[in-house]
Amino acid sequence: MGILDVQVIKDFVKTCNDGWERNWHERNGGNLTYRMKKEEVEECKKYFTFDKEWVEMGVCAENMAGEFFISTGSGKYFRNVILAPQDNICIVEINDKGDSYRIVWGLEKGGVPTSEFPSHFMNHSVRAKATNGEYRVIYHAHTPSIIALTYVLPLEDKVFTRMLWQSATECVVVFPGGVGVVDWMVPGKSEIAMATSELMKKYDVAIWAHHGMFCSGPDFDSTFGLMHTIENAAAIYIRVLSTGKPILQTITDDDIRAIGKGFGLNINEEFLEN
Ligand code: 2HA
Ligand code: ZN
Repeated sequence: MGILDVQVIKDFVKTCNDGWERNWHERNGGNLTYRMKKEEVEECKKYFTFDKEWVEMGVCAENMAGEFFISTGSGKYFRNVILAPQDNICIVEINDKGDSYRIVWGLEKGGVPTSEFPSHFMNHSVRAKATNGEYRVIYHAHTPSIIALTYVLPLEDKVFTRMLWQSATECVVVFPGGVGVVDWMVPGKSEIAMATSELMKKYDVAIWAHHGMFCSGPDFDSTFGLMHTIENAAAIYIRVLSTGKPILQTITDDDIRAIGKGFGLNINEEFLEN
């Protein structure tokens, strides 16, 4: 029994591979982080070493002080995670100020956590605060259909949310709060981290124009499922557009309200019209 047999590590690796198999992770595209539960840290602790340098992140979140995260490695390929997890992912500890990390396990051939770690970290902070600590996963993927639509639709939360809700009946059930959209920005920097985490105060999802998506959730399955649901809905919308035919009928706002009633959802009314 080694650390790779611990359930949370197996679940992390599986999620990376599921994303690879969906074609969302060309080359080193995308990244995944998970905020570990206390008991999971305990299970893994005997494999940790505490001799690496602290690294400043350029962002700070006091409520993340002392937390441990599993993270994909910067420049590492999702394709390779399942083949050699110890070389492509890592576990980091956050210091007691909440502004630096150090690697305690993994990336055995060298490396650092994902280049988007500042974004992930700030999103974890915001989502944990908003959900009383329930949310633990942040997942970034290069989802082709959503990316394609950021070239042809206005980059507005309402436009993207309505397009998705109308493209597949289950969408409003999966994300009744809607989605946010970030204008094109340089990836990997604290500016895009702050802009994304502002949206994450309201939504489980942020779409990055011409780049991809960020999803958050309490566990791997629901976070991956959220990404999958949105990407499939976007693909449906593109297929509808590509028929070249006028849209004769759609899921109306009253239909969406009816789903809300039927499923007892707290639908974001901002995005509905009369
Ligand atoms: O990890 O996806 O946004 C590479 C990226 C950066
Ligand atoms: Zn990316």
